[in-house]
Amino acid sequence: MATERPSFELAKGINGLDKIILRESRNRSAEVYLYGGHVTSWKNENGEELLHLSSKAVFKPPKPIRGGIPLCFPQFSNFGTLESHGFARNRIWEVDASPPPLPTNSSSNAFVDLILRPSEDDLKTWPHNFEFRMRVALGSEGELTLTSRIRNTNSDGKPFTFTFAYHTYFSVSDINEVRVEGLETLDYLDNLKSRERFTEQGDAITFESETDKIYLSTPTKIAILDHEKKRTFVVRKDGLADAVVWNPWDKRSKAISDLGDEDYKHMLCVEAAAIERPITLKPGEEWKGRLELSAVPSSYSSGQLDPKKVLE
Ligand code: TA6
Repeated sequence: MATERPSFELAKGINGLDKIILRESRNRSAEVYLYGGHVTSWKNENGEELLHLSSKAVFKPPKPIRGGIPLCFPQFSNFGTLESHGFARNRIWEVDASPPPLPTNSSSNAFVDLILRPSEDDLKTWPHNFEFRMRVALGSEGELTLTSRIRNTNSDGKPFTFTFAYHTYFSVSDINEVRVEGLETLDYLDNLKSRERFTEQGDAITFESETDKIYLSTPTKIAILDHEKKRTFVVRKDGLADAVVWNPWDKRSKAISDLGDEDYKHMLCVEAAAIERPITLKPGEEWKGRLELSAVPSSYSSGQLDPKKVLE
C-alpha cells in the first residue's frame, strides 16, 4: 500500500490557470487543471501524449476545456435540467490537503487529491450540498487512475440523485484503424437516433461515421486497439456501469467551435459512466467511481493476440 504522502508540482498553465503536474520515473507525467479538476495530459515514458486535447481548446472559464478528461457531474449530457454535462467541469477545484484515506495498490506517490464543493450559485440551480473528492494518480507502471468520491452533505435530510461520466478523449493515430473490444452484443442507446435502444453485433466496434452511443451494463474492462500505433488502451472501471463511445466525425466537428476540423481523425471518446441507473445518495452516504487507464504495447494490438485475453 502506498504511503499517503502525495508528490506533485503546482504550476501555471495556459492563461495563467493553475495546474498540477504529476511525474513518475522514466519520463511519465500527467497534468490536471484545477479549473474543472480536468486532466489535460497523460504521457508515457517516450513523452508521447496519450490523451487528445483539441487543437482549438479554450482555456478560459466558463468554457469547459475540450479534450483530456472532462468530468460530467451532476448530470451527463442533457439527462436533466442543468447545463449539458453538469457544472463540475467548469468550476475551480481546490487541492484537498487532508482527504480521508484512500487505499491504493500502487507504490507510486505521484498523486494529488482535489475537492469541489458547491458555491452559493450552484446551490440555486442544484440545491444539494456535496463534497466531490477526486484523486488523480500516476502509477509506477504509467497507469493513470482517477478515483471519485461523492458524498451527500445535505443537512436538510434530503437525498440527491446524479449521473456521471469520465468523458475521456483518447489520442489515436487514425480513427479508421481503431477497434473497441468489450462492448460486443451489449445493448446501447443511440444518441443519433433519439436514444432508441439497440443491441450491438458480435464484432469489435469500428468507426466510419459519427458515433454517439451509450452502452449499458458494460464489463469492467474495455480495450481500444490502435492498429497503426501498435498500442492498446485498457480501460478498467469500478462503480460505472455504462460506457459512452463518441466520435463527432467531419460534419459535426465543424459545428463544434473549439474542436479542430480534423481532430476527429485522431480522437476517440470512451467514457466510463453511470447514466442508465442514476446514483442516489442519502445524507452521509458516499459513492465511489474509479477509472484506471493503461497503455500497453504493440504485441497486444498486432492482431496476433486474442483481444479477449487483453480483457481477461
Ligand atoms: O459523451 C458524448 C456527448 O454527450 C455527445 O453527445 C457530444 O455532444 C459530447 O458529449 C460533447 O459534449 P460537449 O458538451 O462537451 O460539447
